[in-house]
Amino acid sequence: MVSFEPGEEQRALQEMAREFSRRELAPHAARWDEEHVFPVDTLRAAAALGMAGIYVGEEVGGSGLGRLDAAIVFEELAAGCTSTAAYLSIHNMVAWMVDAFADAPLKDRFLPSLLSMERLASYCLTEPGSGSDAASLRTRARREGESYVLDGAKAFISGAGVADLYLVMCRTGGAGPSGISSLLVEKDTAGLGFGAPERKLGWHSQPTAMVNFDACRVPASNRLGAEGEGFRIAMRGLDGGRVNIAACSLGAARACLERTLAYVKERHQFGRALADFQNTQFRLADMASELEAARLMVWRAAWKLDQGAADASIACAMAKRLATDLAFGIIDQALQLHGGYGYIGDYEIERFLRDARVHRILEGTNEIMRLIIARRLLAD
Ligand code: FAD
Ligand code: 2MC
Repeated sequence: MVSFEPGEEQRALQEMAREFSRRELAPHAARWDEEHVFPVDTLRAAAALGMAGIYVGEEVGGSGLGRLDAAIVFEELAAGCTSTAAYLSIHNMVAWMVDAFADAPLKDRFLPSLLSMERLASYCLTEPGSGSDAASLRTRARREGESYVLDGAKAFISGAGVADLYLVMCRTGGAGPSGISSLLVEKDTAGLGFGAPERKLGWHSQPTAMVNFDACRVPASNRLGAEGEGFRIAMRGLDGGRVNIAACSLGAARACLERTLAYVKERHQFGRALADFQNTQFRLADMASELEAARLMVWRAAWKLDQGAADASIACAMAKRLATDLAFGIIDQALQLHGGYGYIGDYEIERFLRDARVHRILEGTNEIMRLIIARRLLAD
């Protein structure tokens, strides 16, 4: 049997996240965007409600929920502040990777502070010379006794400079994916440095910067999994990350649709409410239908991850591609229906548009999602 409705517990979770979003995110999102505030205290308040390790096991202090639960939470949070919700989704991805792939001592060292967000996390895969072709990364980790010595640079790292723990994909072996390992690097490690904050179109409530490694010595015990497993670990994390970022797009699109429904009833032109024009009605109908279609895809991918389905990665790529593209289109339609006011900051649609635009690029561009899907289609 397939249920298309959240269960009772999921509804309670949704209500909790919606309330948090309404009270703690939405009222501040415009200022955080304008003043480039990274709201660390608010993130810690979210963590106190279990939203920093949503699908981390209960036995290690996580919330012990599933990916579908996470998708429900991120949609709600993103309807308040898409950029802040998106950073939290990255932090959740790293917390899960530590839970899933670290050994017991490493989990004991880092998980409690990740789950309270006393420590914030960053995920470091992209480099200046390797974005979509992630397996060609060149950051080198040379083994010296009980340490690795890291040299190289990571580009576009969310949270960089503020985050306390960096999950770094680096080369410990030969070329290609099998030469990659993943290491946890603490912020105060000698040889770790950061570039200036990037100036961006959106995502202003979180910093993005280069992370540089200059003879940065890290204990070998900070490795997740075995040497050479880093690329697979990175991809496993991203499967869930892609669902989360797609859910953030749903939240942004829903917030814009809701604002538009109210606006077209209030705004009059030619002696009629905008809502009375059939063009408006048809657009609204398409926006609502596309939002539902996108949500179904996101929930299905999340469910497949929870089930450990063999085709879960493909479902995640499909959901990420479809939901982030459709959501951006919905937000653009919302902006159009607001006329000139949609372009003005006070109405907030333009912020959602700027924040959601990058979801079509990061955590794997939508072209790379198509590549993942097409490879599977052609291999079958
Ligand atoms: P490129 O790989 O150079 O791609 C350029 C264009 O070519 C794209 O349109 C791409 O789709 C297309 N293209 C490339 N290869 C192919 C192909 N085989 N077939 C068809 N088209 C192709 N990375 C992290 O590791 N951690 C982070 O926290 C993080 N945060 C980010 C935050 C922001 C705000 C941004 C902008 C980026 C962030 N990224 C992060 C990096 C992001 O994941 C990359 O930008 C993305 O994966 C694309 O890589 P690239 O920018 O090098 O583009
Ligand atoms: N789960 C588990 N294993 C996976 C996997 C997945 N989802 N995807 C790939 N692998 C394994 C794969 O099975 C293979 O293993 P083996 O060699 O044992 O057969 C290995 O990884 C290499 O995979 P490919 O042969 O597919 O590698 P290739 O280099 O051809 O392509 C590609 C991989 C393009 C899918 C990958 O490089 C990719 O996802 N690129 C996009 C990069 C990206 O998403 N960056 C996001 C950065 S994070 C971010 O933006 C944030 C905001 C946090």
